[in-house]
Amino acid sequence: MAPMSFDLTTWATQHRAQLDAFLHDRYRAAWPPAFDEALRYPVFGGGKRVRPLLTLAAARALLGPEATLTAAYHAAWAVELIHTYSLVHDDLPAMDDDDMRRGRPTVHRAYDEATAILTGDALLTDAFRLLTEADLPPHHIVDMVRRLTDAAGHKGMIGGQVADIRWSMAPGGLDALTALHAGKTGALIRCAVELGAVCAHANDETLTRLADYGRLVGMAFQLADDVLDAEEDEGDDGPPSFVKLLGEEETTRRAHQMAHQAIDAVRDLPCPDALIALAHFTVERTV
Ligand code: GRG
Repeated sequence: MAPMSFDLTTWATQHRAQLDAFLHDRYRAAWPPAFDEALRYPVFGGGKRVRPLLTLAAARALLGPEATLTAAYHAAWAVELIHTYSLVHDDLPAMDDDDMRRGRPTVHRAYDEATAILTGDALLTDAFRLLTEADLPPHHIVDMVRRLTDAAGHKGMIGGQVADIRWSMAPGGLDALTALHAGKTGALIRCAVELGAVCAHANDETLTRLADYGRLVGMAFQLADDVLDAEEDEGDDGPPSFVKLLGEEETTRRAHQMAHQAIDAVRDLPCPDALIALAHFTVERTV
């Protein structure tokens, strides 16, 4: 039975600490020493950990608050490593050319460009290794590898990034922008939820419900992000944004509507408290 009230801050703080402890030693191998440090720099760099928390929340929704989530920690970290690599590469001079992320120098500024490229490559590769280390039946591992490959690759995040880069040459309408973000941001967030469900041995019907939740929360996350970034993204040169197409009020309204639809998709699951709280957080956050 789920507790009546759920405190997202306490739960998230606990799980962030456990997530960090879980991966603490992974990039501490003696060779090559300086590269170890570069690998740890973005992984333990102050991210909100929204995606891995979604994986753990999805597993909790099916297994209950007392369940051991070891397999889900593997999946959660696999998703977070993909997210982390995408940020490292997105900051590179050939992409967004950013000097700062999360209040400190980006990896290519703290180290150098080659190190940043290789750090991203190493994290991307290790994500799949981590999935294979989860204590799950082989068909579940294969299923997770396929889902993560689709979400991170050309059908998902990379496809969305390519569409984003091309946007300034040929801007599109609302449907094109929605497709762009369903790939660039949405696919990995949806996958984070799906992997939690796979780790909890969800049946097809439950997986579909959780995938719906992930799709809606992923899009709500992006709409909220566009509102948060609205001021700095103003002007024709800025990135494609829902606020530019819909205005701030309508973008906010749609974000909240999607978060509520997401909650409706999962509210009948055995222990949906963390999923519900994360859907609210997605659209109410200030960072
Ligand atoms: C360059 C390989 C490659 C992919 C680029 C995801 C992505 C695709 C680029 C990252 C830049 C960006 C603005 C992505 C949109 C998704 C997004 C809002 C990322 C920030 O996610 P948060 O807020 O970040 O979860 P933290 O820092 O909390 O981890």
